[in-house]
Amino acid sequence: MRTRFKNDMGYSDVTPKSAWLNRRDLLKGAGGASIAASLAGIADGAVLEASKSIYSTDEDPNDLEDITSYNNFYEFGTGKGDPARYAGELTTKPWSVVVDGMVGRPGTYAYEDIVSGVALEERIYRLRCVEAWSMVVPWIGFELSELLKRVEPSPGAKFVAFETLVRPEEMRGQKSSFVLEWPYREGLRLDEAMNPLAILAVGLYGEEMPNQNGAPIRLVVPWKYGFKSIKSIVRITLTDFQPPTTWNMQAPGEYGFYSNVNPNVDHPRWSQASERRVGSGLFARRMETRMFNGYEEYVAELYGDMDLRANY
Ligand SMILES: Nc1nc2c(c(=O)[nH]1)N[C@H]1C(S)=C(S)[C@@H](COP(=O)(O)O)O[C@H]1N2
Ligand SMILES: [Mo]
Repeated sequence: MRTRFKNDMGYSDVTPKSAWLNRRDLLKGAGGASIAASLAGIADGAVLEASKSIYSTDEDPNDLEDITSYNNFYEFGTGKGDPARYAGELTTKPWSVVVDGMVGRPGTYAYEDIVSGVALEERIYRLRCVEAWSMVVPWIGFELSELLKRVEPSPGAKFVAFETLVRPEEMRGQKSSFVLEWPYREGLRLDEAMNPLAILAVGLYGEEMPNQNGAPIRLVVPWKYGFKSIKSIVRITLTDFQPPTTWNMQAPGEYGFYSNVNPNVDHPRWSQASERRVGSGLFARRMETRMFNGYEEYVAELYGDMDLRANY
């Protein structure tokens, strides 16, 4: 099956897949065999057309293999390789998202209705996990604000809560409630959610989202630690209170609701001053972590008088 999403931009604005493939070729320094092998692991090969964005970093993206083989997705197990091994068991078609709470247009929205009519963009973002590793991922997605505007938040709405699917038959990590309480939950303040950097991603490297990365639709908030970027979303709820969030509930002293990337505030058990950029061989390196993961100019204003030295 092929899915094609059109938008207003001309074809020349689209990053051709061949360019990605060439780049991968260069990065690998090898022939096409490894590329074909990696691509075989991705969804069903549906191509997404997307325009470029001023918000993309010009840093080199991690290769597809890193992005799809080193994951956190506890619904499939706690090992970094578990999502790649087991996420294929998840059925992502059909898919729908319930939008409820303080909105003028609540409802159950089919995935196809959510993505039809939105402007898909390629957003090459840094992803900084709270565990002190990082990657650069060429997401395909659209601004969360587009969806929120369509469902018409009520005047009193102040927060947006997100939930991941619960389906233990297909998400083997959910057969145990020992690790986390399901569903995985996350949340943002409404003004954070409306920031243009916050996207709902439906793909990466120009194709549909691989299951292990949160198919078919996941949040990406690049200025926050990775656990805020909740995968495989089935519910979005507008509230007037700060919603409970999974890692914050699990260990409130270690993971805050805000969890903005901050090199000056260490995790109780490790430093957050630097990070390991995931990558094979020559490209593996340690680098300094930046305030708001390097997105300070776009998001600092959201936190006006908040004390950023506290473990938010
Ligand atoms: N539903 C769900 N979403 C999740 C997680 C998870 O375990 N379950 N892990 C989070 C963490 S800790 C990180 S670092 C990112 C990893 O995203 P990636 O695997 O696409 O790199 O997903 C986040 N979203
Ligand atoms: Mo993470």
